[in-house]
Amino acid sequence: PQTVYLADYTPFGFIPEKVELRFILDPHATRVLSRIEFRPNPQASDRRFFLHGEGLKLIAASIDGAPVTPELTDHGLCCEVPEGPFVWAAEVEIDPAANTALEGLYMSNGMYCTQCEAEGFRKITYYPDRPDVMSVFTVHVEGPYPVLLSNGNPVDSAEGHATWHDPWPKPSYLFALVAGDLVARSASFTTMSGRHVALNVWVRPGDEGKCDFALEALQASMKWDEEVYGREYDLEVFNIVAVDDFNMGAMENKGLNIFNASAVLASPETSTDANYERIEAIIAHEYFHNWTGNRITCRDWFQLCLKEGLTVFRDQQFTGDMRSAPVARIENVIALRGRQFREDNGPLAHPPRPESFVEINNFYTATVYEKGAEIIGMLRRLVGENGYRKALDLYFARHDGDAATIEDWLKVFEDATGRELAQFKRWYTDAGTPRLKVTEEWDGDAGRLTLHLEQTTPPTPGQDQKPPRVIPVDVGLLNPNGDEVVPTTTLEMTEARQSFSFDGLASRPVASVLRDFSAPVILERQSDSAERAFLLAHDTDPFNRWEAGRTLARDVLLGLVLRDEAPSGDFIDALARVAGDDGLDPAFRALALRLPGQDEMAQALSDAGVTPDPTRIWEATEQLSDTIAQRMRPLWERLHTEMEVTGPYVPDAEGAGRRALRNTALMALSRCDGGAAARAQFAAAGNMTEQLGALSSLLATQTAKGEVDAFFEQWKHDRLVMDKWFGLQVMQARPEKAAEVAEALTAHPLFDLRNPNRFRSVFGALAGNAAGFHHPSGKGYGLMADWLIRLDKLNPQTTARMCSAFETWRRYDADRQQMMTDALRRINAQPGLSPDTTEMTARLLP
Ligand code: DPP
Ligand code: ZN
Repeated sequence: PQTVYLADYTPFGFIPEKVELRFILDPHATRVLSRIEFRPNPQASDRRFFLHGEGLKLIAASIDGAPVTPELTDHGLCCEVPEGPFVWAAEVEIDPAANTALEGLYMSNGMYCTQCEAEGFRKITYYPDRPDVMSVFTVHVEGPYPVLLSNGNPVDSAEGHATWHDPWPKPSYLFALVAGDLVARSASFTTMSGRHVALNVWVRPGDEGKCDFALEALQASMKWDEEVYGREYDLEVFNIVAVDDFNMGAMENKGLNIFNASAVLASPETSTDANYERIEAIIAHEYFHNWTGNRITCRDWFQLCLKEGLTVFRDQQFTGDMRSAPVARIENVIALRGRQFREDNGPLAHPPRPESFVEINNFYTATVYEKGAEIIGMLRRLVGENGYRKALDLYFARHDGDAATIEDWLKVFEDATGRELAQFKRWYTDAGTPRLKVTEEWDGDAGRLTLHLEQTTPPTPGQDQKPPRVIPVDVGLLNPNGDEVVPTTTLEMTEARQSFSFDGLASRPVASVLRDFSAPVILERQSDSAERAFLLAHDTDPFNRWEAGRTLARDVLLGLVLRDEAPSGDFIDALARVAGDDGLDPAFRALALRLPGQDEMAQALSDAGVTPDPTRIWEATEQLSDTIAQRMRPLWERLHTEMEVTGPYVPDAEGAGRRALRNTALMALSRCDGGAAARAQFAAAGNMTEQLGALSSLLATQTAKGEVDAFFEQWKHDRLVMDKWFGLQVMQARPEKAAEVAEALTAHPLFDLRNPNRFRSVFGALAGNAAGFHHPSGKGYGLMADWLIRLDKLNPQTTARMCSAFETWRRYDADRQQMMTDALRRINAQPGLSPDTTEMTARLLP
């Protein structure tokens, strides 16, 4: 495998003016004929004509009609070409039915589909498969299938044949083709300039009833992008296709988005509120890519966060507008800390814009996506809402049709706002999560509060020195009676150490620091539990209000783990007050009741210089959950009754919040009543949120009787529900049983190694069951390694990504370190291991 460097970028020597493709579909022998009009690229000096191609059988090639015999390698071909413009034509044969990697053209349950990002197009035909090479595509699809789709607008179609034309120049990674026996649910959208767009969601027959929510989410996204960003859709049709076998969530191919079925199909009976929220966000995300990703794409894959960070930021804004902004923010921060902070703290840490890679698929990470979005949030905070809007308008005006870079992106902000961003750029080029230490100084005579801030970022692989970054720190001050004396102000930290004062204060206020999580940093601040309880009760910033409760809970758990210290009555009281406050959004209350995750606790211990013991963390979490459950039982009973939503299921934020709080209450109640309430809820459940909530409570408290089997019998025909059934059993298994449960499920007739969703349902859940995965027997590690080795032979991309289960090995004791690195070495030593997994295991190992 070869390492690619950002510094080595050079443009391709030729420009494809027009691309014409003809597909003659056959499961094992699809023919792809290409005809490409090239001309020399005046911006380029290298005139070597190299086309990427992998796993292709070349049937014929010609230049200007004359047959040629190119020089073939494993990665592509080279050919002598004329000095001026010329026409390249080639015919290749590929085998979609044998493609289990799910990259390029493959088959899923009898249908053909494609995944070309990042470098899958080279598995379809010979082409300069790089994002800065853009062209206009016409595609003819032939085959005995009722539905034949590609990008752009339909030009003509007859039985067994269809032609599509995409007028917008695009890179090959946005190419898509779908064929098969599909049915559509359709709707339409009228754009701001009055153009009609046909919207279709294509699914397998039988799934038609699960498309409406996706269609509504698509319409809402189209409208929102017009209103908030002034972006209009630019084709006559927008197609979405649901596919069962898919490595990622979804893909933004121009005019033909291809989705993992789990990110489109929804019905109240089969989908939870969380599923609905995720579907809405992913539909929006892929739609928003039409401008941030497609119309303006990336010059090279090092710039991936240019499109992903911005598009995640946009979908998060959208979710905040559609649902509750504070709740969405809290959920995003939980996810960021759980995945990105963890990544940034381990051997896989990398800058949002990396400088080198072996396999770009390994960089579709939380750092590129979620931290990439946080960086944009900081930029917006620094330049203000108007500055942000001006900069974005300039970005779209200046770069439409371009393959752009992070430098281009920052330049529009500099030009639109007059702000200098050289130091800010470090967020893109430097890895690692800054630690922000805050201390307070109160001068009563002067009525002045001074905040002393200090930032440090620990070294990450390949980056020892971390110069200070620009950190926007949002601060507000509260009076002891809870009134806000100083509303939220953004302090701009640019140095390693800096102090900021607030004057004219009558009495010592309570500072609320890093409001709305204004920067992706770890806040280190000494404060006592009385102050935290005060902020939990009074902070006017909802994020920090939640954060105060979270920090309290973390301290209580740490006290339990380290000193076997019983939780204080104050903590339980504070929690009870929030949980029982009917003036607060139920969704917020449910979040405030969620204890910090066990992996988060392991990291907190490790940060404090203590080697975490996952078993002990699990015991402490159980103990605290039991205490909270028992001491507040009447409250759980009340909430479980009062939060019930009657009438037809509506997947809106309000109902979802009530159901979330109700399920939280049920989980606690199940710790007291032997599962009686959960069994009743399971039996009476009118939707999947209630049914799964009940099953989850029963499994977690080991009070399930026949419900696991009953659920299976009820839903065994539904793949997506079965994924939940597989996952939940592993997630809720006791630590000593988790590996055993997972292993037994791999022997289940419905376990399918070829289906990424099913594989993840078992092994993603095993990795997420911290005490189970890290059980001292080492069975979790061994089982994970065995199955990653098997999966690598079929699907390198998903295998490589799931190696991150091992990324925290440095945190643990010598025995666990040994077992985890042994597992990684065993994977790494497999003959014929994919470059993807080779790179990941090598980066993970010392
Ligand atoms: N570009 C895709 C997405 O993030 C990756 N599958 O939407
Ligand atoms: Zn994306």
